[in-house]
Amino acid sequence: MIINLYYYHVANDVPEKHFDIAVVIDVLRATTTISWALKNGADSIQVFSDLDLLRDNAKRWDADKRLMLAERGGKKINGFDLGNSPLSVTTEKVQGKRLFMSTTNGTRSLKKVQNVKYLFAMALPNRKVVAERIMSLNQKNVIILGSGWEGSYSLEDSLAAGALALYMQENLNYEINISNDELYASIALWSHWKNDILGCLKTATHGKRLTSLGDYEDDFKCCAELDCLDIVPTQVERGVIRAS
Ligand code: 3SL
Repeated sequence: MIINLYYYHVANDVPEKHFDIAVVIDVLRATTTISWALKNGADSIQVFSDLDLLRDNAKRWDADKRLMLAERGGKKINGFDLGNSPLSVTTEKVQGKRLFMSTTNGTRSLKKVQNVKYLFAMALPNRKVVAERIMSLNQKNVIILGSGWEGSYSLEDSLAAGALALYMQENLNYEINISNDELYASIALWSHWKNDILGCLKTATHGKRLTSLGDYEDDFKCCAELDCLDIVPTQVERGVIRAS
């Protein structure tokens, strides 16, 4: 079987085409946070673009079993329990809870492809298990969607798209058809930076934005780890993600 693999940098670039599987990436930091929250025992994550809608939905949930996470421009929003750091979603905080989450770009990408049959969130720490899950599903058309920054390209999401595509090409028993130029460029990017992932994240515009906001060294290290998580964040109903 041949798998057609496409990459788009941001939600607005996604064409009107049928895809069987969508993989959303926001290396810095939404999909890294989602992956770690699920690893640390969160029950589920419900994603929102709109903050008022998030608050309304969260209020209907048992207060002991919910957390509200929101970030805009890299900063936590006042009145929310947490921002968007993978280090903040510890077992003590998230165990058994639903996380109501909105971020500048990552949750928007997840909303954009929420109608695709299989939807996964991927970051560098779970690249391998997501690749293996895709292969196990026997589907033909797979879109990888980056989150970018407010509609423009991001280096780190493209890096991870290339990491996923190359892993699938080199390790799995299917023919992978690289189906657009964006993905060829991402593979070249991964080949260039794969031995200095941390350096790539810090070079990226959003990496520089985070550095200008404070000490994010530990966040960078966490987001730059490769293939250390066995969690596949999977959409189970529209907008709701669970570990599988
Ligand atoms: O844009 C997003 O979705 C966020 O991941 C950005 S930040 O890393 O939390 O600043």
